[in-house]
Amino acid sequence: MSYDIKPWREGTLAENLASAGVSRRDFVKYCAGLAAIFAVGTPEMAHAAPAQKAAEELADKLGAITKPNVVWLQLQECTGCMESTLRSGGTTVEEVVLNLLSVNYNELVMAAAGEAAEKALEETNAREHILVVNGSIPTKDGGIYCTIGGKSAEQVLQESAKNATMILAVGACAVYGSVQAAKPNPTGAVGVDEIIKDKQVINVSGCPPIGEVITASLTYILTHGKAPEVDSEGRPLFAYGQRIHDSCPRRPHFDAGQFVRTFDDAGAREGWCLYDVGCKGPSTFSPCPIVQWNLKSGWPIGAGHPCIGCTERDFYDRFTPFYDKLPNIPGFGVEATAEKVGLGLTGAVAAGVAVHAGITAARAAADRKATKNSPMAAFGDNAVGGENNSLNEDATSDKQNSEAK
Ligand code: FSX
Repeated sequence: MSYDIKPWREGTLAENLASAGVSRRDFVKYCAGLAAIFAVGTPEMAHAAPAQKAAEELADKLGAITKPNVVWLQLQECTGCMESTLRSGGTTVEEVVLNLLSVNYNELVMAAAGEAAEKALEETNAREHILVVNGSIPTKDGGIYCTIGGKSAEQVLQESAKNATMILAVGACAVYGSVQAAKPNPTGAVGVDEIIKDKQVINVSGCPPIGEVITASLTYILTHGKAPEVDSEGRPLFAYGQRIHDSCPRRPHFDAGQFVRTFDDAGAREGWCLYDVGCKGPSTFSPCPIVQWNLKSGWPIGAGHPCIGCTERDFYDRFTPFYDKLPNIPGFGVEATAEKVGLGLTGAVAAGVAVHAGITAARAAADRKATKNSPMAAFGDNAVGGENNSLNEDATSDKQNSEAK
């Protein structure tokens, strides 16, 4: 089915979709896919079919939005995150939605260049807007390692953050500095929240993050007008609330002590656990096994490669050599339960190992919640109360909650 996509006219997203020829039924189907991602954060719903009610509710909320202003910066990065975003979903309805929501400023996809592009950025910066950032910020030597239009990346970021109502750091680089920040970090690369301290930064980590997780995070803030519940690393809990190990299809082999020892052995052919050849799944929070990649056609562990832990802080420094087994934690050997291994290695909860060693993954995810936002069935929310529409108040309460853990 082909649609008549035109630039956003007056009115709501639903009205613009209708004039492009997208039926309500197709839009609800698209929203069902998003609702399934939000359900990932609720382990008991992770494998359940998305409820029609949740999809309808999300379609109502998303359909009601009017065109947002979006600035999408690309700083020190490889463009993998934008590739991932543009290739998320891949359905024709999603294409229409992404086209309609086209950003005011993004170097990769905007038609304008040079002074016209800078003007578009200035004009959007002057209004309230959503700011999405890919890439790290170099802080050494006056920031000369990444400049745009004669300004340092830090200056560009500060200017765009000033009137931003929401800030999303997308990709390990924007979240933690990532590979560029790996020792010896020659450019002094840092993540967005090292620069922007007075507003909450929602961290969508991964190198790159799954495209559907990026669009789902944007959808959440568009429909709620505020940040989703986040963990102590600032990552949305609906996507990063559980470890890869919790839903890994190779998990029964881990529990049975069946490990791949070399990539060409009989265990590898049988699809056994990749822990012994370096898999970082037990210490990595990401929905990869559930959402997967490339229209759910595969994912690294599914293809026989160990997880490299790219959603975690300083993954390059902490997890290389990638093919080395995760270090044994005192008291936890290979035979330890998945919860013990994961909890022992995860910075956010490492201090709580003694207390939490026996708890379930679902409980661990709940413990990592930093805020309680308004409930919405499509996002797997229960009635939790605590409506709070202030970005800065949310950020403060996140920080306090994180520090209290
Ligand atoms: Fe970094 Fe993204 Fe890895 Fe690349 O924008 S998270 S290097 S996939 O592109 O920033």
